[in-house]
Amino acid sequence: MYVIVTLSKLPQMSKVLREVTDELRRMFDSARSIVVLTGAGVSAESGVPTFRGGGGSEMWSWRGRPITELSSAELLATDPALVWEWFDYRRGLLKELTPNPGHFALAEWERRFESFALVTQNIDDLHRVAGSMNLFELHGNIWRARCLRCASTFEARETPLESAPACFVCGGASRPDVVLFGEMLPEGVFERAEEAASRADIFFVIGTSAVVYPAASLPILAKQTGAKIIEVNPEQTDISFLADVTVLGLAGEILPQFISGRAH
Ligand code: BV8
Ligand code: ZN
Repeated sequence: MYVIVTLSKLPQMSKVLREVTDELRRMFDSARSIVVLTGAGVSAESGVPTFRGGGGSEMWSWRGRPITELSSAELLATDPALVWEWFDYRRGLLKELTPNPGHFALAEWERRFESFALVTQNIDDLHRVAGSMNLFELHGNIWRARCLRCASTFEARETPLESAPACFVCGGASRPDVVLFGEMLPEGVFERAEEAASRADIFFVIGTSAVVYPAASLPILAKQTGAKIIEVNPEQTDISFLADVTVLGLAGEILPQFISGRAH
């Protein structure tokens, strides 16, 4: 039995760089529409722990339980107080942390392109603090709560929490306004992110192991609709085979290199 593999079916060999070359900067400068997907890696230099180490192994565990159990719809159904404790523990880690040069570079990119969208899997709010405006939070935001009775969402920044924040509208019990494993993404956010990805000239994949779906399907869609895929990560990931260019490095060091005094 012969397997016929036509050249076009072979994954395009991605160019692996260690810094932003003039050629790559020219590609960046000539783009009209840029979409960026970020993951936990873009916040690593701010001190936010990532979820998975090399090869996707689970890094996070708390009280001996893995994140996929702690951040799950099942645990919310059986022990909502523990889910709040788990998220409030992370809020405690996050509250002093600030954006790093990678976050600020992305906010600057947005100011320089006629069409720019930042799609993040992160719930740490650091992109917004750094000034990013056209931001799609696929997995919610750790500083927001959502009422279990009337579904109102509201800011809840106090940490440590004595108890779950009460809804400011109806006084009902609340949950973190975060997408847990096994839950649908917020209505419309993913569809708008897909729409932006399908129009991108360049789709950046920055600081994500690309193992969580449906977020990880966005670069695949972007590639299918003609975007150049540029990955920025200190290591190869599940999506590297798709990348036209992989820049092996830290977001805080690589992203500022793209800005070369490009006219506003
Ligand atoms: C859904 C909020 C539909 C909570 C998160 C089996 C196969 C495939 C899929 C599934 C499956 N079983 C279940 C699923 C679906 C599941 C999923 O994808 N699971 C994975 C684990 C296999 N997805 C879902 O459940 C989603 N919903 O599918 O709904 C549905 C629903 C109901 C019924 C039918 C269908 C919901 C997913 C959202 C879950 N919530 N976060 C919380 O934070 O606790 S996901 C969580 O993982 C975070 O948001 C995180 O962002 C995300 C992805 O991780 P990464 O961001 O990539 O982080 P990671 O640590 O993995 O990687 C960091 C990378 O950075 C590394 O590559 C590292 O090298 C790099 N790095 C490190 N330092 C730097 C750096 N890069 C640059 N610079 C640096 N300095
Ligand atoms: Zn309410």
